[in-house]
Amino acid sequence: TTMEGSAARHERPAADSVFVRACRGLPVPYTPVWFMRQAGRSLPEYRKVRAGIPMLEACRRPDLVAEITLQPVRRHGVDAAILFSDIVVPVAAAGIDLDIEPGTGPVVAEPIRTEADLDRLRRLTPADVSYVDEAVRLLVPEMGAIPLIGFAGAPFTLASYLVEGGPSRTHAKTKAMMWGQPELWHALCGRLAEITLEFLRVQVAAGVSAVQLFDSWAGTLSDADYRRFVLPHSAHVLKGLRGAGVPRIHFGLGTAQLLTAMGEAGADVVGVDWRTPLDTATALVGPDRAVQGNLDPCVLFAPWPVVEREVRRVLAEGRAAPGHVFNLGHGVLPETDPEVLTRVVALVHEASAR
Ligand code: 1CP
Repeated sequence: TTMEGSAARHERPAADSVFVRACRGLPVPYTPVWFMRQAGRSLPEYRKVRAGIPMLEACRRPDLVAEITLQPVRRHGVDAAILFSDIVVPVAAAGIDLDIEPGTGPVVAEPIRTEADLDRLRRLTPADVSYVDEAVRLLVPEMGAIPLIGFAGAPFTLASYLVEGGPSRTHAKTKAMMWGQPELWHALCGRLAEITLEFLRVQVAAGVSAVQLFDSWAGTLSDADYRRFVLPHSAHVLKGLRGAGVPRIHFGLGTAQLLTAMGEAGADVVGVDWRTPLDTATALVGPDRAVQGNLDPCVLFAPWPVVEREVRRVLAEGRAAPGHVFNLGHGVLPETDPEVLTRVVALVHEASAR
């Protein structure tokens, strides 16, 4: 895998970027920073190009995907950009009838509840997501030394949307299937893991410099249930990309009790939300893994001196890890003043310069 890894690294113009180096725990001149959901509703230029275009349609238009992905790079000077897409894009491409409704999120026409329902979830082929391949190939040369991050939803988080039929606060139906029909649960997650792995392989082949696996809702599980019902499927995805030559980031929300297990699943970088200080997180994920995070997105609504104090605290706590990628603990909220984000980028660079 070393040969494979170094060959792949050569093809990627951003392979020696500050962001990729931090993911690998290598020395960096300053701490790199990007924001989850940085391309989106906080930006007037985003609202303008999205006007009248439904979310899923926007995700399927490579020219729009490229423009929206680049907007926060131009505006904020971030050290990486995440591809504009959504975690439900590959499951829609694999045959599930769903839509992303404004103000709600993903809504599935017929939720998956039985063995027979599983047949509607096909295998994903690269041809099903050719527009994603095309968007990445447009973006990579344009971005040059700025890394593009590919992403996918992890099996548990995707399963939650498919089983519930939409966003859920408790994930009650999902957990009912997990505990009550474990064979069906593992069959569903096995299929989702294959779809996710194929979707990430398409993005890696097209040239992304890193990948992030979003298991946003895994934090609702205990460590024991996570290890039994979820970890094997996420590990299949992450380990399937070992030797692909790109760092793998693994993120979830409210995962203090899962951080050790999430690291064991095979990530190079563990994403942490604001509830767990990064030095505590490092003690849990181990000294051989980088961390990403973890400013509370709501801090951006506080007076600037508070923002500054919190950014400096996160940077200080991040020094415990072999590598730190500065980010929020979750996505940018739509009401965020984009000028505060630009100031945070400058502050992170200045305050971390070595
Ligand atoms: O019409 C719109 O503009 C809809 C808003 C929107 C946007 C801008 C959705 C619906 N998705 C996205 C883009 C998106 N989604 C990106 C790329 C943009 C960027 O990050 O810069 C990414 C990485 C995602 C990933 C995503 N979608 C996650 C994982 C990250 C997270 O927030 O935890 C999840 C859980 C989703 C589902 C989803 N899609 C959209 C919404 C509103 C939701 C959440 C719904 C819920 O609460 O369950």
